Amino acid sequence: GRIVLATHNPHKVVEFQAIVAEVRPDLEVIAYDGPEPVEDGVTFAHNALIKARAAAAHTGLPALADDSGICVDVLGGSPGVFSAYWAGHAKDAAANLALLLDQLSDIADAHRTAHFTSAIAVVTPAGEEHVVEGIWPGRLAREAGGAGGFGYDPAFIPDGQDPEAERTVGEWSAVEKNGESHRARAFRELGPLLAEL
Ligand code: ITT
Repeated sequence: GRIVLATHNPHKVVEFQAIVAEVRPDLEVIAYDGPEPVEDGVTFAHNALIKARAAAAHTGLPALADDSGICVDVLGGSPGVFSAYWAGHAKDAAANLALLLDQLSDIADAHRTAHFTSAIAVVTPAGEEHVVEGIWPGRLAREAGGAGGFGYDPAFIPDGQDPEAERTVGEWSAVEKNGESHRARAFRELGPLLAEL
């Protein structure tokens, strides 16, 4: 079978192709290149549904979308759904990251807690809709480190690492990230639906 991935972010395409291949090697993941809908939802779940519905309607294929972002506790959950545009209107990952670290410059390590969230929506051609979420807890580093991943990865230190050898996701391999990320966690939440895609 085939499923269309409703994203224009090439990093998400690569990550989903790896995550999907783990459980459904027979499923072909095609990147959606049709018109982008306006993402005006106030939640990750709503935005994921908006994107999946648009791709399903445009292609006639089952569609999968991810809406994601980083939520910083001391900022009341921001950037949240505004993660892609935190520093302005252009999707400028370096500027977004620099602004966020600047906003946290006076915040001590113990209060730099944050999590990534991924909401995944699946919409079938028959109009069935499913939404799941995954969360990846951690904290923000003082400075960016590593060139792996994308977005806020160079500054995100996931929980659960050896305290003597903590690394940002920018320093993790793709295989490591795809085993533990918010995106992988949300995908696993699809549960029995994974067999039907
Ligand atoms: P699509 O809407 O086309 O899927 P997008 O990048 O605009 O692409 P979002 O609206 O979901 O996607 O914004 C997600 C932003 O959150 C993304 O641009 C990053 O800044 C951040 N983000 C999400 N997942 C991330 C991850 O795994 N690592 C680092 N940053 C991430």
